[in-house]
Formats: sequence, structure tokens, C-alpha cells
Amino acid sequence: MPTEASRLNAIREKVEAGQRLSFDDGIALEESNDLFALGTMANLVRERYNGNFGYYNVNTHINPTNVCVYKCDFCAFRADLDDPRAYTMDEGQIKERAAQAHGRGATELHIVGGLHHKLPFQYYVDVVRWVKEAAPEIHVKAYTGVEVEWFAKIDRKPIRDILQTLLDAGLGSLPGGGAEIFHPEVREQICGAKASTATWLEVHRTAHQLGLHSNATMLYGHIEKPLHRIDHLIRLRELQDETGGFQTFIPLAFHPDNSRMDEIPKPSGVMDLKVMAISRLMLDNFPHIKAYWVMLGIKTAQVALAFGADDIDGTVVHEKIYHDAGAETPQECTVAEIRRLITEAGRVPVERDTLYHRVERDGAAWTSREHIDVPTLALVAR
Ligand code: V47
Repeated sequence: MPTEASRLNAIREKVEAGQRLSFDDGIALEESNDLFALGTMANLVRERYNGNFGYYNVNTHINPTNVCVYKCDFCAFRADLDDPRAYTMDEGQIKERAAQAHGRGATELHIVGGLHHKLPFQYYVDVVRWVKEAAPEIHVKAYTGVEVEWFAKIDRKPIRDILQTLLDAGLGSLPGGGAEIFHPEVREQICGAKASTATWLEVHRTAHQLGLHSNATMLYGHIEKPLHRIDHLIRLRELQDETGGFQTFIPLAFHPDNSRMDEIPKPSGVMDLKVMAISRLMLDNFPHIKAYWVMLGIKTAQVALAFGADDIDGTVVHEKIYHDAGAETPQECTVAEIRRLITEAGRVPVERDTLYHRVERDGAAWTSREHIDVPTLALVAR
């Protein structure tokens, strides 16, 4: 029986040689308590791919409605049609939010929300159009794989046509939400009604075929086991081998407050850092790993920059999904604060746009420059 140290040494040799880690390697990493060894290996990959850069962007969130037909156990954001908390933003409110974001110099609007029982697909298309009318330069990163599937259902159109309609309205890329945990043992329990794993992956595959980039997430720290997390990462790695369209992976720590799983404690700091490091190590074909400060907390996000993460998301503003679930982080982080956090972590802060072009800025005015290439990805030995 190999010892933990010998298993980790064998994995370290593979990582140093740029070789792909197997499912069993992933499980061995999960079973290890040697946080420093995991961090050191993940940091090696992180620096091989992204050097000493710590990326961030200037963005804002819009959640157009919280009314949702689905009742995912982990969600504290959703509301029924007749719930006093229910809201739906109209054209004026969306345009006002987009204009405010533009005035603050945001390069991206992150738009996700509920699947409203009564709103037609056209509303969601209009949201994109309204944003582009109010702020033409802003990149619209909108609608998860789950939302896209819903639109296909209510509009009775293939996923490809739905994505094309959104593209024509001004969609720039897809965010990574809705992935949760792909393994059916877990998915059926926490969100069995919504888009299946196969459909989520199909939406992203189709988006990549249409030339859109997208992100991917994993919701961890609830009922899933290590094997479900490794399975999730490998399914993403396989799709990325096929399409190359994913940019960033974002592990999302479960926040239990106000959800139907509120008896589960929040993931610990050790778990947050382990999942970050293992994600970096398993997803050898993803250029970026994001430590989303809103859900990790600012302090853990900063430390995560040494555990595989190269990006800490953006200024955010108006986040609801986590704050409804008890996140204690502020609603907004200023650019000065983000840059200070990254610099203090020993990294060089780089403002990027959604598609990882370097941003040059003069106050609120900005220009996207060259694409930040991650050339070493091509060197991963399979
Ligand atoms: O899909 C919902 C998660 C996701 C809770 O692409 C929860 O750049 C924890 O996907 N506790 C939406 N998580 C957010 C998301 C995201 C966030 C930041 C950046 C990007 C990106 C994407 O939030 C949902 C779900 O997995 N979520 N409720 C909760 N109580």
C-alpha cells in the first residue's frame, strides 16, 4: 500500500513533467491533508500558465428577476410569483443599471437570474438589447446553461437558435453558473428538475461551436463527496479537450443561509484552498482559475492566489445570489482595494476584459489591448 507521501510524490513528478492527472490522482489529492504540498503543486501550474499576474476586471451584476420555476435546494435567491420578495426589472431599470455601470467604467455586465413562470424568451433577449442600447461598449456575459435550456423549452427552438438570437442581440459570452455538481447521485438530489448534466455541457459545446467563450463552475461544500468533485472536473476537462472554448473555472463555496440546506455548515478555509488547488491541478487545459472573492471572502480569495488561482473577479456591485444566502462580503470592492489585495499577495495586478485582453484605462475611459495568451497550455502532455 503506497503511503500518502509516496502517492503525492508520484503526482508531483507528473505535475512537474506537465503530465495529465488521472481520476485516481485526483482522489489521492482529495485524501491528502498536506495543504502546503497541494498549494505548491497548484502554484507551479498557476505560474507556468499565468506567471505572476493576478487578474481582475471592472464589472457589475444584474439579476433581472428572482422569480424562478425551479426550487434548487441550495438557492436562497429564488422567489415564487406571489412572494413579497419577488421582483422583475423593467427596461428603465435595466438601462439605468447599464448606464451606471458604463459611468463607473465597467467593461462587463454579468447577467443571470430566475426562470420566470410567465416571461417569454423575448424578455431575456430584450435585456441584452437594452444593455447594449444604454452601454454599447460593455461586454454582456449572460445566462447560464440552465437558463439557455429553459429558453429553448419555452420558445420551442433548438439551443443553437436560442444562442444565435442572443448573439444577434449583443451577447458576448456565457457565465459558468448552473453546473453545480454533474454527478447524477448529487445533481438529482440538489437540483434534479433543472437542466441535466448532458444538457449543460451541450449548451456550452454549442456556444463554443458558435465562437462564444464561456466559464464553468462547481458548487462544493454541501452533500457532494470527493469523487463527485473529481468526476465534475474531469467532465469539464473532456469538453475543453473537444472545444477549447472555456476560459475560466470558478469553484463556488456553498453558502447555506436561507436555503433548504441550511443545516449544512459552510465549507472551511482548508476546504476552500484544497478545492482551489485541486481544480488548478486537474483542469490542465483551462487557462484561468478564479477565486471569486464574493463567495470566498476577501481574505481567502487573496490567499487563493498562492493556491492555483490567477483571477479574483471584479468590482461586482449589486450581487444578490450569495448575499441572499448569507455572504458577509461587501457588495462592492473598489479597484484600489482589489489592486492592493493582489499586490500584497505578491502578484502583479492586471486589469483584463471578459475575454482576457489587457485593459488600458484613463479614469472611466478604457481600451482593450492585446489578448493575454497562456501559451504553456499547449505543452500539457496527455
Ligand atoms: O449556478 C446559488 C451558485 C451560481 C448558492 O462565470 C450558490 O464568471 C453558493 O455562476 N451558495 C451563480 N453558491 C453564480 C455564478 C458565477 C459567479 C461568479 C462568476 C461567474 C463567472 C459565475 O451560484 C449558481 C450556483 O451554483 N449558488 N446559490 C448558495 N446558496
